[in-house]
Amino acid sequence: LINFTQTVVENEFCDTPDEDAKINNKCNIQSRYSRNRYILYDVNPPEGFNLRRDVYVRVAVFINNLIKEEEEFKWQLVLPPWGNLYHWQSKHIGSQRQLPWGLFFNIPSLRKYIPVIEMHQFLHEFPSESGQTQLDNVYVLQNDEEMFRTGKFEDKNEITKCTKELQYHKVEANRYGGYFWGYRNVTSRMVKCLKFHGFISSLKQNLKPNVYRSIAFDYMEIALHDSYGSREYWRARRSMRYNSELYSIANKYRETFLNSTNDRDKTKRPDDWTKEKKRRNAVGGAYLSVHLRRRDFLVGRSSMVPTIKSVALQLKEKLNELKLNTLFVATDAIDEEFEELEKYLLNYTVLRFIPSDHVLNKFKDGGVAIIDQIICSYARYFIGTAESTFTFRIQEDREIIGFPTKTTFNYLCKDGKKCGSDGQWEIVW
Ligand code: GFB
Repeated sequence: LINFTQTVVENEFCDTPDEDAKINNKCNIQSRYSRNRYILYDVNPPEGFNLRRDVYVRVAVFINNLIKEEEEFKWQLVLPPWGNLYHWQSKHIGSQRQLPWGLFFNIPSLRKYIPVIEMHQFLHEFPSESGQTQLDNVYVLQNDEEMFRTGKFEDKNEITKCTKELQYHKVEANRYGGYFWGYRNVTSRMVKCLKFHGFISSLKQNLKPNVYRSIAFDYMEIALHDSYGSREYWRARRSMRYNSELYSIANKYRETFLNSTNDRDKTKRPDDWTKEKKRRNAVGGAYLSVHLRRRDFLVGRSSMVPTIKSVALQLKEKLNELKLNTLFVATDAIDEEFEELEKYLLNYTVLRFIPSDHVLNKFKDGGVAIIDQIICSYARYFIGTAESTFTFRIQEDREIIGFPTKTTFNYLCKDGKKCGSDGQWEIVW
């Protein structure tokens, strides 16, 4: 059992001028009797779905290590609900906010790596006062602008004056309101800004489990992977199996339109990711898949994004080389661009996944994106868009399934130019 006498002394809240908190000793009453410690996080609002998935891997590895190192506490990650993402623009499908992770991912599978709970479960489980759930502390991570100016980077982890236009505001003494994933009934006793540069593991010193029972980190994408591409990275990534219904929809599409099944294509995997083994002999369905990223990439990455005509030429060349006649296109392109691509490829079967109303209503834009990714990941050969995290996640899935690397790390190039690669992050088992 933990020595909670020390806890009282250390508790920062008991040093606050909040007399009420002192008298009732609310500040640490919860931490006295429970070993549960909850970690929450959020990401810079404009960041997309697939960078957020990468941030999860960073956090998962961090917590996995924490569990080994800080055994006296029961660490749990509260999964930040999905929502309000810039790219999720489908209309008339209901709210795309506060979506649980279970809609996209297989929760029991995630739990084979670290203990996770959904936000709604946390709100139910965590003691609240008059319907309000109060976190103990929020750290708002901030880049050190000086380092970016001078180019001299060194590890940093210090409480600082808040430089960001903070989305948090004081409601009363020891109570801050904020966005909190859109939950109005969540507040925090404290909000602190943290000038941070370094690996995510150095946030361990901020956890203070003898003081805080629930702690959130905002702008968590600022913290770097402890060991990007390591075996542990891949274990966390492998635990991110999708919701089984999404696999079923993708598999039905593969079988119906692409004549592709796992038995035939040598892509069968055990249901349990921990039983998965190293392999490089996956064959994949007899189709070429491409991730054709457009929309904001046409503006933000204009020097790299090829014209549709050039895309068609590159794909035609590869289809001929591989003696394939079928192309599966995952894209955020507008219909006119897709039709233009089809026109250039009249002698080939060009397909894309169009969700039924039921699928779109149920799984939203995020689920449809995952279905596209699954279909791409089972193709004989994949070509992606450079610098797109959407493409990177497909490449990772193909590495896990066990394809030869040369069928995976390929990119569309800017018109007529040779293009380099974004690196080849091969799986480590
Ligand atoms: O996932 P994401 O961050 O990838 O954002 P990038 C792209 C989003 O656009 C996806 C949709 O999450 C989807 O909602 N999308 C893109 C697609 N391609 C497809 C596709 O093939 N199929 C489907 N169904 N949906 C980042 C942006 O994008 O690029 C950042 O999030 C920034 O804001 C950066 O612009 C440059 O890494 O491609």
